[in-house]
Amino acid sequence: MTSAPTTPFQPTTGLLASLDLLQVSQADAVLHLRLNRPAKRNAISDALIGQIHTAFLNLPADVRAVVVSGAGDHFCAGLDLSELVERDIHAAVLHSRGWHAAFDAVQYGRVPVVSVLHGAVVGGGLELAASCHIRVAEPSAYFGLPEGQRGIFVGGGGSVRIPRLMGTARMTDMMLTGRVFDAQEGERAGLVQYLVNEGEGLAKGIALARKMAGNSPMTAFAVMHALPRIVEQSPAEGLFTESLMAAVASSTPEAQVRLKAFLEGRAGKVVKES
Ligand code: 1HE
Repeated sequence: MTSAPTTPFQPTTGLLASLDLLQVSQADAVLHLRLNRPAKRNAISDALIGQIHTAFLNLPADVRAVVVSGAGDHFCAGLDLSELVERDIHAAVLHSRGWHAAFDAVQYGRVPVVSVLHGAVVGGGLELAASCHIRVAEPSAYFGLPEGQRGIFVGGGGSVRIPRLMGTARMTDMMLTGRVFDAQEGERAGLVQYLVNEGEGLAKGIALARKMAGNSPMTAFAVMHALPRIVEQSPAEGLFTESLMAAVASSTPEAQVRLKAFLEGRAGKVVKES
């Protein structure tokens, strides 16, 4: 099967281009956002968390999926520890809330997000990856929560998101013993959905983003915003919310067009790709 031609990624212009700690490019409906602080292993400084937040609040209107990756040998070394010293308790709680706002903009934004992971995915880097909807890992990726060793605690949403991916017991182990998971262990534990060969992560992430970009925006909304809330509800409430969301989604004009296309033999069948 031949795939549709795609335009090459081009650097974005305007506000997104002014974010100096990110390298942002776009091809068709896919935006690629690369953490671009390789000399500091993409450690997340106050400036970088602010830029991630700004980027996700200002996605171009034609973007329908985002890929997040890291420049250099590592995805992200987590919190910039050089900024942690001498922060008073009030500043510290506001700092953590700032990360929550930024990563909520990733998870609960308008479009789905894939992260492409290699090298260190640690501390706040793992929290960023956990706020994405899909994680692709290369064999070099490894996952750690060195907060336990640094005398601190996760503050970027890790205690909420990471146990929901891998379970509380595994996260407890990582934090108390410093256990590091390699890419295969990360996949087995539920952190990673796709394990690919070294150097193939970005292509896989972009391919997945292109698929997601082709979905109905209402389906993307339902999966991103309704599904995680339904999971937190009681079964009775969850089933009720599901019925409402299902009715909303199936009533959109786009759903009607897609259903008609299938019934008239013009839409793809469900196939297992090799
Ligand atoms: C940093 C950071 C950082 C590197 N903050 N500067 N995160 C950590 O505890 C992870 C700390 N970093 C590491 O364990 C290693 O740097 C890596 C395994 C990620 C990479 O090792 P390597 O040998 O490739 O690089 P490097 O030589 O250790 O670091 C290169 C430079 O990046 C060096 O600076 P330079 O000026 O001496 O060149 C490092 O100091 C700097 N660097 N990581 C600041 N994290 C919202 S709460 C979240 C809480 C957390 O995320 S805690 C986990 C913090």
